[in-house]
Amino acid sequence: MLTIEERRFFQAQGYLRLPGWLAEPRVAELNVLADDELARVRTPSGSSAWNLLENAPSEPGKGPAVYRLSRIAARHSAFEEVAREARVAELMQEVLGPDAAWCVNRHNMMLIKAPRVGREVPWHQDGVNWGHTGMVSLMVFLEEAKPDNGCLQIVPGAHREGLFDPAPNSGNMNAADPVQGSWLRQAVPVPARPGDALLFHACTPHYSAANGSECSRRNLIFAYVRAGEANGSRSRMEPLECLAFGSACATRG
Ligand SMILES: O=C(O)CCC(=O)C(=O)O
Repeated sequence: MLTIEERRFFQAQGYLRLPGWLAEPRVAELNVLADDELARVRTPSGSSAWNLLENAPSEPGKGPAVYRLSRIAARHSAFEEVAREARVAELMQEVLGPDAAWCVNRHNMMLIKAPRVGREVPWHQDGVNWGHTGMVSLMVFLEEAKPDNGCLQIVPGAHREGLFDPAPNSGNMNAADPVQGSWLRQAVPVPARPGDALLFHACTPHYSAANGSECSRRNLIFAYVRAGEANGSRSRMEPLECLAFGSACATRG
């Protein structure tokens, strides 16, 4: 599925854009489901520890905007399908190897940067909190992401350095460190159209600015690992929970 050039690009740069990963009707269907879920979680009975809210509403008179819906795949089979359809299995087997598996309890979320209030995500490497350097993520864009609504920024090639020491008392990168600072100055924005996807390595530094614009930015994010390395996580988070591609559905919860 990937060309040799794409595979080499991913290995060298730590990320790969996959334009038009989802067709427009599928994106539209997922956005309708996302709208329903966002409306549901804003009702008193919809609140859950898996929903993270912003401090402010995106529109006057409304409740706080929703920032993150965790365990998104368990909320509708169409989201789970995005995480583990056959094309994803093939892609992950190409970049991770034949025992690539979906990791149900890392990322597995929809992130929403609501107009005017969507928060900043500081510079970090996912592998720091996950205690793992071999995982990769697939981000699938449901709305346009551009510099003024907080598109992702990444540092090409920095994943080859492995994990940097995070800033004191934080899981984020330490811009005051001269080596990390010099890498961060090489950051590039990664704008995306609805339906595009982005593959990125757990050691790839990434960041996204607050959304000061009038345009919402939504994406789904899932994480993958070699099943044989799933026990290699040295995280304080719960152990990695993996599902082989093609196995029965994830537990609904
Ligand atoms: O979607 C974003 O803006 C950033 C998400 C992210 O960095 C993460 O979940 O690790």
